[in-house]
Amino acid sequence: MPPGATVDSLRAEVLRHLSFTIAKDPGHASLHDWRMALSYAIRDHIVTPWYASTRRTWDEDRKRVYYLSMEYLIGRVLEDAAINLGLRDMAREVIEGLGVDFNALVEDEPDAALGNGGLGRLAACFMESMATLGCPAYGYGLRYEHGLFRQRFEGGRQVETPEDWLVTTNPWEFDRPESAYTVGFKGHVESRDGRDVWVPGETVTASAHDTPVVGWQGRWANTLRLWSAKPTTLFDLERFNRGDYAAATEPEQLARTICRVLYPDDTTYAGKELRLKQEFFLTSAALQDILRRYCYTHKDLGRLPERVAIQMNDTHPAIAGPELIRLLTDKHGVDFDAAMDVARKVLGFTNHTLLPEALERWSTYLFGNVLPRHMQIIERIDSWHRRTYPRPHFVGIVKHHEVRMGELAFIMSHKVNGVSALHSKLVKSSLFPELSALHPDRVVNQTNGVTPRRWLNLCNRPLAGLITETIGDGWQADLDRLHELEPHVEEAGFRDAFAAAKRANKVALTGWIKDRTGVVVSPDALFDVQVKRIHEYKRQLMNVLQTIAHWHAIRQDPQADWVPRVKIFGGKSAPGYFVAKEIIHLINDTARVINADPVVGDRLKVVYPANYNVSMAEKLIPAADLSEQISTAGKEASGTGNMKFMMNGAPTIGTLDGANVEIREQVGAENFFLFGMTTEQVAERRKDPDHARHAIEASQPLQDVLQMLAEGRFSPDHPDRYHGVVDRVWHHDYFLVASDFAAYHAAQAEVDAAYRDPARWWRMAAFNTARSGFFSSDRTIRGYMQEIWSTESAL
Ligand code: 26Q
Repeated sequence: MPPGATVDSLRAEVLRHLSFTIAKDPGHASLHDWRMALSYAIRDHIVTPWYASTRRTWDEDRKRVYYLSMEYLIGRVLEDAAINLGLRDMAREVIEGLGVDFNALVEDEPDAALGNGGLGRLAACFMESMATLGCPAYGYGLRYEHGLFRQRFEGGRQVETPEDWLVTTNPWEFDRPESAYTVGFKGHVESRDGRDVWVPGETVTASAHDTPVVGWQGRWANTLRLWSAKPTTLFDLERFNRGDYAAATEPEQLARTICRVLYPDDTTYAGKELRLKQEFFLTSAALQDILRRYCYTHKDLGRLPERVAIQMNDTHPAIAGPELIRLLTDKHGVDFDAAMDVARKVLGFTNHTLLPEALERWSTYLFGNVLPRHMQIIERIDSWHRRTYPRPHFVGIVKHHEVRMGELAFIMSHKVNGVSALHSKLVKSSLFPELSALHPDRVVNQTNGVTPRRWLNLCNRPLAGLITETIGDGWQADLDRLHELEPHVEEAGFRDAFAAAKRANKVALTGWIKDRTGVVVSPDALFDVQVKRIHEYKRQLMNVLQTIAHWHAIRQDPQADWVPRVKIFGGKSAPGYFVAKEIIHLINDTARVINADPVVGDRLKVVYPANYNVSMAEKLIPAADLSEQISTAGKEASGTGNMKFMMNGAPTIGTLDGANVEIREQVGAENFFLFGMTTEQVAERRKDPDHARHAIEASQPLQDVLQMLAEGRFSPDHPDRYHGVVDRVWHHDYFLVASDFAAYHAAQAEVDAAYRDPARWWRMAAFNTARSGFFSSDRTIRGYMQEIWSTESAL
């Protein structure tokens, strides 16, 4: 808590901001006005540690970490900032005392949804952990006018509408128009005095907006610097006077499009010019800013690696390699070999995917057109690398008229990391086998983590309270201390309290589900949750097929002793991903039929609230009994939702994929519902051209489900609606839904058996929380600091 902060002083600050910043009197203030007043009052308390941290970093000439990411999936800021400052309970008291509903005020804040899913949320967790650990750092990103689209369902189909988070004032950002850089595109390269110089054909100005990120207990704060694009020249008067009115506004149009919208696709890469411009815009502005800050106190750019570490969040900012070479050589006169040496010591690259369709490759034609100087530099890097490390079948950066961003990022970095143990092994052996052989120490692992401040302490107050009661305070910044819960797991009293905390969250969620979807669910049922982007490899289809099989089984024998279940789905599909959209439609159609079936009643309900986002995750995860992590082995790089469920005491039903492997190691095999093929078995299975048919023929429940789908049981108005789905399971089942179905169905029966025995269940649930310490992003960031960035905490 900030020194001297009291309920009275905070109330006075809120009222002062209401009068003098918002210019409203308490009698006429709206919920929005109160939210703004409280946000400014809380913000004032961040400024002091923020300023002190920045000052210290300069005074002590600390090495800084620069995190470059196209995505930051932050969610709401107010309550998170307040709880980290120790002001949340006081804020609630002040606000309620003023006659305003605190929960409604918190929910009035729009989510900052500047990301698609896991990669963007990881960047947000990392920013919070770097602040908590006192690691001097800047996050660089884009200030999208529209974040990830809003999702609605119309007749069960996904409909996208634009997201609008900046329509109301964002109280957390500070405009820094004095920090502005010119970013060029297109044009040509000229030779002047034997040196190549880029003459861009278009330019825009990058202008900074800073958001402070405050760590636990306000001991340190870092900056998230988001760039917006402004026209370099407001208006081309000469063209206008010639009557070329449209062309006269071209600079303005370009600037307006660059930061207009986040690309909503996270799995297939389309090769669009605007996306390349966005990536370069972020990267160039960030690097110019970094070099300017460095040169303010240092002369020798050769010593840049002593003071600067730059991390690339996937290949999206991989143009950082060539851009850094360009700035060092063309602008600062460093020679190429020296520039290569500096760049490779400074840069690190995190890979987040093995899916071939997600790997960025740009046609050399498009690339050379948008970034002609960078195309030259890339050719030079490529031949430098081929010369330095000669190999007959070497896979380089430029091949078949494409620039491969993965290879570029690999070659330009001193460390390349995967995001779970299994994934890192596969990055080495299957994604970059030749490069890894040439550079055997380059690929390392840094298993992902999540911040326990948001994902346990903030979103699950009942459980956080129980933990503090049991082991005392301080676990929030030292999550390994959760192991101290283990002896208590054997006490019936503790398990009852654990179950009571879960039940409180479930009761709250029940009301919310009723409001959002109209479906009435019982808090006595087992809440079975799968929330994540909709993708074939994540196999939501397998979940819905198993749901149908379960429904069918209940109908066969309604009086049997069924464990009541609520199947909860959440997630968005990329707008152009037809197969994923069909799965969404199927979940909704299935929910409609099952929820209206009087034979099953409370034994089974299916809910799919629209527009899953960070705020919805904060409600669903604390109320979950079971965590669905059922991707085809070898496809999910890590997963981070899996870690959030574990922390909140929900056992996993899952495959040996991504970080599930490490979750199972930590929690113990007896506290994890494992099923399905391993990565090796998946590869083996695919060799049988009839794998799906064989699996379907061996499983009566699966046959029945596919039969019902084919007959139109869930789409009576359009009986052939799911013929495509059925056909794909039979004939094009690349993700092996059919082959893993029976094992998944059996594992679900195991879950029921465990849930029927409360002592067994709550023991499992509590062990999940008690053994989740490893998955704190503090542990992850310490790993990056030691093994990649060579930085130390300033605290
Ligand atoms: C690329 C080019 C053009 C347009 C969009 C993209 C793009 C955008 C987002 C490509 C990929 C993404 C996001 C990927 C992602 O979220 N990956 C997830 O990263 C998590 C954090 O490491 C992992 O836990 C997940 O397993 C992984 O799927």
